[in-house]
This record gives sequence, structure tokens and C-alpha cells, in this order.
Amino acid sequence: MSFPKDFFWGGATAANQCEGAWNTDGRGPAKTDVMTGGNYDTPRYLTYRMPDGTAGKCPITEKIPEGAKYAVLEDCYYPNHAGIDFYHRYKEDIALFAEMGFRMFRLSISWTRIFPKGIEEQPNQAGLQFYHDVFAELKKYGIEPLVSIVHFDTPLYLEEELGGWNNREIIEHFLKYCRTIFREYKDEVRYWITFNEINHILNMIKMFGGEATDEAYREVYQQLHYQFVASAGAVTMGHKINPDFRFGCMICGITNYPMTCDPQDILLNRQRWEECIFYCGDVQCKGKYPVFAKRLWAEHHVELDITEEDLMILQAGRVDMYTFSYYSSSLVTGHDVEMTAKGNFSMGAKNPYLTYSDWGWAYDAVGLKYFLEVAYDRYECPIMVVENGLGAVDELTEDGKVHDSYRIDYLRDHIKAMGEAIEDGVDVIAYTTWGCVDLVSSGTGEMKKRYGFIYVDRDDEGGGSMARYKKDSFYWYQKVIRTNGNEID
Ligand code: BGP
Repeated sequence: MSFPKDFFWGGATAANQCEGAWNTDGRGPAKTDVMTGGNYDTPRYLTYRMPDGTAGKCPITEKIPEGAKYAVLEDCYYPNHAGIDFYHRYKEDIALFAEMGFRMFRLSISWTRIFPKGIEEQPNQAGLQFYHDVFAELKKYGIEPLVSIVHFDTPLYLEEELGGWNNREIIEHFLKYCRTIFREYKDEVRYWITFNEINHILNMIKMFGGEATDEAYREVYQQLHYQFVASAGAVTMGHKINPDFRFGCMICGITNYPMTCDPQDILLNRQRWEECIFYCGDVQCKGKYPVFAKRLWAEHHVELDITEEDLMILQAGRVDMYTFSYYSSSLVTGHDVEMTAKGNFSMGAKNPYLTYSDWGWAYDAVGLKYFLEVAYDRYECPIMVVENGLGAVDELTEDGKVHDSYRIDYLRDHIKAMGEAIEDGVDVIAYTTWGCVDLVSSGTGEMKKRYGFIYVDRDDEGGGSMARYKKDSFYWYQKVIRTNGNEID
């Protein structure tokens, strides 16, 4: 394998899933703070109160009832509130990342640590200081930060009072937040991601929307448009503040295959790529809506609030890198089949050529190579694989070990596939595995679904010491990085 000399090996996290300290030092609540824990069979719920004080909850894929206000309820468990306490343990965790040899660490800034409601004029100094401390710690070990600006944690106040991304006004609040962090960290951070998995709402409407209404589609496309404008505005602003800044989009990368050779399936598959993968990537990388956008909007009778000025902003604020997550692949068909496979915001029929994780996600390393080649062919810019990994149940032995050979196998296969794509000419510059230290699952809220090289003693009921243990994969990844991907067996 020949990985580039300065390849960024590392790991990735998100504030809401690891920091904890949800109401410490002036931090305000985000939607992830009103989400309960779930599991494979039970969804996570959003909790709320009606105007008469009655408490209620609804699955996170649905909306809370009209008039209800999000609320933290006493008899519910909220795993993100404590996360894995990265807020207080970041020094210990970063030292462990350094021991593995990390060259890059992807983290997100919690918007509500900086602007607790999102609307304040002045930022929260304690929040700003926390990230200065984290960046200083990374610098000590020569680890480059890669910072996501929003990772599923828009301030709850903006969601509730403004209607979140349904309202154009939110763009201003977002840009104020960006201006603040760009100026504050301009000498500490070079690599940025604007919105994590910006396309996930398109995948979600496909996955849970059933026969979603035209109005539901309009909402999704409008929210995305405001996010595109916000993202492009941030890119232009960031480049002015520091011309060395490099921005990436962040696409939830699912490799879709047609399930049969029925030409209708081939066409459907192509359209799935357009709708769920290329739609967002094209706007962010090429600075304009793709031709097929008109067809998609027409299919759902969608009319959007898009101004001439917006189109200029999109064109000016193109990202510098194509950045994506990859876990699994999915089958697309118009035929009647049993939809039993799950995935990262995807669902479909099982692929008989693949095996599946305990959470039903397809194990498909070839799919990563395929995705990389398609993306590079289309965008011809540097690529970062910023999430990849296997969510699995780990067992901590009495002598404090975790023998996670299944995780090593998964990562090895995916690194090999990425190496092959690089040999084919794809300009991959970074690989940050997801949840390099165990953290709260985004989809299910579980701790039991672990991705890390570092085991965290924490369970799904909030028990455990939070102590860290090195898994077998820790030593394996250390060797991979030390040999720059040459020794992966
Ligand atoms: C991506 C998210 C992450 C992460 C990951 C794994 O969609 O960007 O936040 O959690 O998927 O998903 P899960 O935690 O549901 O296993």
C-alpha cells in the first residue's frame, strides 16, 4: 500500500455524542439534549410538554405536536447529557490518540457552548476557552484538528422559536457563530466542515417518509437550500479571515447498487445517487444546482424560496474538499422485496453477497472504493473519509482488555479498499475513523454500539466509571499509522 507521505490518519467524534457537560459553563440546550436513549428495536424519543403541562414523547423521526415545547423530563434518560465526559477528560483522550500516532482529530464545536440560544450578540467566553484548551492540547502532540461547525446540534432555542432551518433568518445567526469561531481560532484550526452529513434529511425522508407528502419534501429541500447558502457564506467568509482555511462539505456516503438488472432498477439507482448523494455534493462543490434538481422539485411539486443573490453566494462559496462518511452500501429496486437491511440513514433489501453487522448495516469495503472513485471522478478535488467504522458490542475482560478482532477486520478491509482507490489515482488526504473513543450512538443513543479503539466504561443506563481501556484495535491502528498503512495485517 502506498499512502501519501503526509496522509492524515486519525479519528472522529462529535460534541453532542462525547462532550457531556450539557449544561455546564453556560452551555445552552440542543435538540440532542431532549433525545432519550433507544436501541435496535426501540427508537430514540424527543420529549416535550404541552401547554397544560402534560408530558409526552415522540420518535425522533417525527415532529412534536403543535404547541408543545421540548422539555427534559425527570423520568427519562438522556445519554448525551453526560456523553463520555470528554469535556473533563479531553486531556486523557487526546494523550491516547497521540499514543496511537494520530495526525488528525475530527471534533465538532458545540454551537450552544458559544451561543447558548443562538441569538446572543456576545459569545460565551467559557465555551470559547474550552476549545482553545482542546486545540492547545492537540497542538502539543502535533495533531491537526478538523472541526465540524454543526453536527446535528442546532440550538434548541433557534429550533423552537425560529423554526430552525425552515426559516431564512437562521442563516444570520449561523454566520455570526462562524465569524466568531473563525476569528477566534484562525491560528489554531485550518480544516473545517460546515454541516455534518448535510444530505441525511434526504436519506431520512426516503427511509422513514413512506409516501411522504409534497409539503414534507418542500420542507426538506427548503431547509437544505438555507443550509447551502449558510455553508457557502461561511466558506467565503472563512477564506477572507484566513486564506489558508480549507473547507469540506460532509456527505453521508452510501454506495447504492441496483438490486436487479431490470433497466428500471438501473435507472432508479442512478436517480437515488442523484437525489441522495449528488444533490448536496454538487451544490457545495460545484456552486450550483445540478440539472436534475428541477426534475426532483417537479416530482414533488416543490417551489422554493431561492433568490438571485443566493445563487451568487452558492457560486462564490464552493468548498475546497469533498468530505464524506462511509459505513455501508444499500440496494435499490422498484420490485417488491422484503426490506430488512438497515444502514446509516438507509434501508433496503439484503445483499446476498454481503454480511451484516448486529445493527443490520452492510459490511462492504468494495463499496468504499466504489464511492471514492465516483466522487473523485465527479469533483476532482482532495477527498477526506471522515467517518468509517463498525458499531459492535465489545466485552471488557476481567484484566481490562477488549479483543475486538471483528473491528480490526472491518477497518483493515476498508483501509485496503481506500489504498486501492489511491493507487487508482484518487486524491484521498485523510482518514478519520468514527468514534475513535467509544461514544453515544447518534441513531440509537446506545453506548453498547461501540466504534472505538478506546473502551469507555459506561452503560446504557448511565452506570459505569467512565474509565478508558485500550482495545486490541488500539495497538493495531498504532501500527497502521506508524507504518503509514504498510502493515495492516
Ligand atoms: C453518522 C453520524 C455520526 C455517527 C455515525 C454512526 O451518521 O455523523 O454522528 O453517530 O453516523 O451512527 P450511529 O451512531 O447511529 O451508529
